[in-house]
Amino acid sequence: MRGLLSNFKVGSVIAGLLLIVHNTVSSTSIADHEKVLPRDNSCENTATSRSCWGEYDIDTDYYNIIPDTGVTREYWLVAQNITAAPDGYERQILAFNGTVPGPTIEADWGDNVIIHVTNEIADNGTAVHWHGIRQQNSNEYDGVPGVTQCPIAPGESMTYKFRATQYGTTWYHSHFSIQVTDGLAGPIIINGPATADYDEHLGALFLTDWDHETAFDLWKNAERHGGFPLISNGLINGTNTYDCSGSSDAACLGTGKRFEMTFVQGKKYRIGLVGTQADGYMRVALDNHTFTVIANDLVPVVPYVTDSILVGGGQRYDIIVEANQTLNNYWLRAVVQGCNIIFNSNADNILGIVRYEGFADNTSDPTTTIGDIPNTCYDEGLASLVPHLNKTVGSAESEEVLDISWYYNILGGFIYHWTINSQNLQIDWANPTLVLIEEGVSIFPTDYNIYEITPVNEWVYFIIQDVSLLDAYHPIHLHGHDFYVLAEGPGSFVEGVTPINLNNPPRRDTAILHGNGHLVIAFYTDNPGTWLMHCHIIWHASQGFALQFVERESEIAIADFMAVNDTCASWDAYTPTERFVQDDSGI
Ligand SMILES: *[C@@H]1O[C@H](CO)[C@@H](O)[C@H](O)[C@H]1NC(C)=O
Ligand SMILES: *[C@@H]1O[C@H](CO)[C@@H](O)[C@H](O)[C@H]1NC(C)=O
Ligand SMILES: *[C@@H]1O[C@H](CO)[C@@H](O)[C@H](O)[C@H]1NC(C)=O
Ligand SMILES: *[C@@H]1O[C@H](CO)[C@@H](O)[C@H](O)[C@H]1NC(C)=O
Ligand SMILES: *[C@@H]1O[C@H](CO)[C@@H](O)[C@H](O)[C@H]1NC(C)=O
Ligand SMILES: *[C@@H]1O[C@H](CO)[C@@H](O)[C@H](O)[C@H]1NC(C)=O
Ligand SMILES: *[C@@H]1O[C@H](CO)[C@@H](O)[C@H](O)[C@H]1NC(C)=O
Ligand SMILES: *[C@@H]1O[C@H](CO)[C@@H](O)[C@H](O)[C@H]1NC(C)=O
Ligand SMILES: *[C@@H]1O[C@H](CO)[C@@H](O)[C@H](O)[C@H]1NC(C)=O
Ligand SMILES: [Cu+2]
Repeated sequence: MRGLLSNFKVGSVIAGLLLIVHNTVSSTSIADHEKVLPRDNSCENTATSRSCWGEYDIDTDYYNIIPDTGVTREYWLVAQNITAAPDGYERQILAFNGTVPGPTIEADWGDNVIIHVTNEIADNGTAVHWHGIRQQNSNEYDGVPGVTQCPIAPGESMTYKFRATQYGTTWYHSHFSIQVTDGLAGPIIINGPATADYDEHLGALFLTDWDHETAFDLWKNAERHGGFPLISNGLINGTNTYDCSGSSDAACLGTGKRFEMTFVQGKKYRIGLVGTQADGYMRVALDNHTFTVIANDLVPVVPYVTDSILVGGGQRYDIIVEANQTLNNYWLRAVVQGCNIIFNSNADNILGIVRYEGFADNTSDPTTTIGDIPNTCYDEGLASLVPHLNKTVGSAESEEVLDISWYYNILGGFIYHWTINSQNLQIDWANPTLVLIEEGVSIFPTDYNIYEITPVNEWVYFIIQDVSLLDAYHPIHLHGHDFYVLAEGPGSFVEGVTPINLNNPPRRDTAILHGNGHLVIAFYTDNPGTWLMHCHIIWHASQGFALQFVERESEIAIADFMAVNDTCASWDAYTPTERFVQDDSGI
């Protein structure tokens, strides 16, 4: 095994981890993609050679070449319904193994990962999505209820299996309704080479907006009807303070703590920022320090330096922070941006603390301030996000405009819906698309919002055009692929007039659609399956802002149909007695 684990400060990562070397569950499903690089010298990944990775390195085309480690990492996760006070306000939350964020899933690039998920939540199903993992030929483990599986019924378990074909920082989260917003999420770290050197990898850093009501209450009372409740707070890696002085609310305990990190002067730290927000866009900055960005989502980029970085829900950035300031305490900020009609009553007080080792006062709050940083929801500049691995986008086999809009279902109880391609998505958990495909169903229900892609190993372009007139920003997330961002900006995309970039454009799985604007993406049709594309604002997804790309339907093969079928059988057995019914899109 590689030496990287020893650089990892996270003791708990090892807990619950079983390492099976040369297990039989090897890489057979993607064997055709595997080639061994002809290299006579092997280069070790160290603090001063992060581009190295044994026989492989940062130049390896990870879309075609995956290290055959022969290692399988096995984890057990338990989804629970518990009482907790992440910011010192006690409420019902949902959590994996009792913590927010949940346990870290760690693997090396090329490893097989097996995760057993048990649903101990009393009154909800669940399903876990491994965000950003391409699931090449393992569509059935993508974890979307009603799309790739039935929900896991209370008391039941499901085992997910996938190969870590990419590397970097990502996360797993429930894709069942709005559960993720109540805490059901955790980090995934896949060790691999990097585009810049660092001394220590501090792990993932979750950026979360956090209310004192449960997401399900917010949904039923406001969001379902298109309301915009004032959100109470936000969390940095699962923690923050909340001012309970003068509050007579017994749940307001005042026990919240700031997130803290200690830096040793002179060292370079890698951190994986993960946008886990329900809807708030957060701009992250560390007073007096800059960030060197080395990856967006699971794609290494040519390093660039910035004072702050805007993280939308579902986006990830791996950054390096150089501890080159004077010994002191510094504020780490996650500032909720003033766009979309998103209100957070603690928007400027979502803070963490970085303390330099050796600074005498290591208990006080920092006194540092920050100069002007932008307050916008614009995605990071396309010109900044240059993938290290240069890929050119081929000409379009097909090109389609997907309009974004909304409507109210007034007679149906004044329910708010978003639409994409003129249709809102609403799936039936008991009849996942993948099962319909397996059963040979040729016509899908209209509200499954299916877009069929038939070209094989071709480029398809999609012009996502906001015609809602609402000036709201939407982080658009695609499952099963990295997409290429050919253009984005305000206003309408005009064919032949609006410039598009095919020469190594930004490549990632979540990009922000500009308010009243356009986002033009392309991807290569190399992964048969049914892949969701949706807004990662959790409320919008529940309001139907999603479609399914059914890619190369005739070639979709479910290697392990029994796992899918068993999960459906136990879901069917559970539903006659279920306490709550589906009241959203389902995803
Ligand atoms: C999660 O909790 C289960 C049940 O307590 C335990 O068996 C498992 O090891 C835990 N997983 C991790 C990754 O800590
Ligand atoms: C969580 O527990 C509370 C209290 O026991 C219950 O009211 C609620 O329905 C539970 N939530 C889920 C999702 O099971
Ligand atoms: C999930 O549980 C919550 C209670 O915590 C409830 O409000 C909601 O309706 C449940 N949803 C489903 C579909 O079970
Ligand atoms: C955030 O929390 C996770 C565990 O939940 C931990 O592994 C990680 O190191 C923390 N991040 C930082 C930057 O300390
Ligand atoms: C941080 O930067 C500001 C503005 O450049 C400067 O005035 C201040 O002294 C710096 N603080 C520390 C602790 O270095
Ligand atoms: C600190 O490091 C950053 C990034 O490496 C660099 O841009 C900046 O100039 C350095 N500042 C000082 C005071 O050395
Ligand atoms: C704070 O400083 C004291 C004295 O220098 C030291 O004993 C203690 O370990 C430090 N605490 C932290 C969290 O660094
Ligand atoms: C990427 O590669 C192409 C083809 O080799 C080359 O023309 C182009 O300049 C490269 N682009 C970048 C941004 O390096
Ligand atoms: C799937 O499960 C159903 C019962 O729920 C059973 O009738 C059917 O034969 C199963 N199909 C397969 C392929 O196992
Ligand atoms: Cu949205």
